[in-house]
Amino acid sequence: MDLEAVCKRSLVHAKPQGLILQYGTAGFRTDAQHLDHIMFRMGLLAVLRSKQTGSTIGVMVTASHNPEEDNGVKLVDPLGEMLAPSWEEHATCLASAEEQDLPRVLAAIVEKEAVDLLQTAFVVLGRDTRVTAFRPSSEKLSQSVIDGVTVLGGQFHDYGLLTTPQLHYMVYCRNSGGRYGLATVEGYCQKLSKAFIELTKQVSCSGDGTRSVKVDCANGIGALKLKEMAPYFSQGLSVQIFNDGTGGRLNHLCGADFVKSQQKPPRGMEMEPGERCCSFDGDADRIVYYYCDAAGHFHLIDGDKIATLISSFLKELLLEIGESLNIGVVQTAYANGSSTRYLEEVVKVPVYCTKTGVKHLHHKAQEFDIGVYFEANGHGTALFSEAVEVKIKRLAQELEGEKGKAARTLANIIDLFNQAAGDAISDMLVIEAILALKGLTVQQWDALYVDLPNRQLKVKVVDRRVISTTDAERQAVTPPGLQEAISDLMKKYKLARAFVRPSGTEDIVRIYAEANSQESADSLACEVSLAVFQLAGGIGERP
Ligand code: 16G
Ligand code: MG
Repeated sequence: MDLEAVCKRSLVHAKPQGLILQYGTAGFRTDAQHLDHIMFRMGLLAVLRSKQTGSTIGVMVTASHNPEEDNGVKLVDPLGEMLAPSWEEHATCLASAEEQDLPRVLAAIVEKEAVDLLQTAFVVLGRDTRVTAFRPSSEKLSQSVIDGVTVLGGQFHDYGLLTTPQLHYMVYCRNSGGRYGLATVEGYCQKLSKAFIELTKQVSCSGDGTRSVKVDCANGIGALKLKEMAPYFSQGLSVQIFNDGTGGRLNHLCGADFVKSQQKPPRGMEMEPGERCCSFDGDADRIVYYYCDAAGHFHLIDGDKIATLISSFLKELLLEIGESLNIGVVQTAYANGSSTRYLEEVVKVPVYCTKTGVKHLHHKAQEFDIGVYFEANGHGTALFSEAVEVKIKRLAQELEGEKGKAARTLANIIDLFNQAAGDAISDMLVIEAILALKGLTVQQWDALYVDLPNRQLKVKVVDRRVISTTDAERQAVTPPGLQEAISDLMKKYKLARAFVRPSGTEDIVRIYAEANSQESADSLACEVSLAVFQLAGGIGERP
């Protein structure tokens, strides 16, 4: 490790004195103009992680659903997963080190993680479409990552524009020795489209024979990549893209995060009653569906209902094949109470709750033969153990009749999921295939259960770290008295549930409440906010 060369190069990407940023739930994310040194240093860190694991590591430049002027970066581990927690800490240390401390911090990581510096390193990069007039864009920031990679002697491949889940997919493919697929955009498009066409080819369609869906791409990378892929599956599905980035700003009044949090359609979407519509977020790793009814009312179908559709379909297939595999559904505290009840009582699958953040759900889902995980905000996928995948693919060839058909359907569904990360394009194709196979309209899907009315609020406090939680964020441990106050307030309402947690991405405390009526959910959320304000040092306007 030529530390002298690293220090010299680092001066070109100098860290603003005193700037401390933390590797959060989804990497580093902030105003793009503060990120140049972070990018360079994440290039360095990716090389060390690659040397330590002897595998390809990914670096994605994106700030997902954040405003256009922000940017961000996250590292992708060998199996296409989020970076291991101990390395998140190294990322924070490295990003916070003043220039003169850089050699010491790098040497400490090498020693602590027993990095073999003689190993070769390989890093792959992807980036979203962020371009801003006077600030470093994703492209420029990617160059800074490459600078970090090469100064430590690492090799790299820059995929250029990719959705976040596509980059996760590439990393997984490269480290699976070809088992998972070809690590190219072409390979990705072909694998998913082939599975989708196989799944839908027996379904008789109305009209011109193809189904169609309207997609709001948040003016982001999803539009580009969906356009690129659409010809591959056009015989089974036609997509009409809105907010494709040619006329509006990234994530502005559109995208999955906007639609989910505002519970209204995105700007620019033309909705006819009963038509299926969906929204991706800015880097296409989240998806939510929606439609409007004949009276013009908007209906949101979020991650919980997507998980329900997917897990009940998988359960039915297993029954038909005659296999009793261990299937589990993973949610967070934000999952609507009705969805949890429906999954447990009607679908009869065990449901588990983890802390917010993809990595927690993903790891829990890996414990099952088949693990389906979704956050209510629309990030999720299904994971199949290697043994299950091999078994189902064998059964698909061996079995005949209805059992054989079900096994082949499941084998294609396995191929259609991006098992490295929640993927809006892949999830959309899975949903479209299931709806087609089951002959369900969007209204029928929505009618599986009725969401409990709910409300989310946020409160600003002096230091959000005074709030700590347990039981997958469902109970507050500190400050003293807060949980008692929340429990007392819940007793006032029917079917009530409420919790609070410090946000991992903003300097605020989040409040969630649900109850049997919107009025009750609203008052409960308001009263809990007030308790947080009073007991946790609220600042600004009283709720
Ligand atoms: C990040 C997480 C997402 C989580 C959200 C919570 C990843 C890739 N993304 O976007 O899973 O739901 O943060 O944000 O892990 P919050 O902590 O501000 O509520
Ligand atoms: Mg995202």
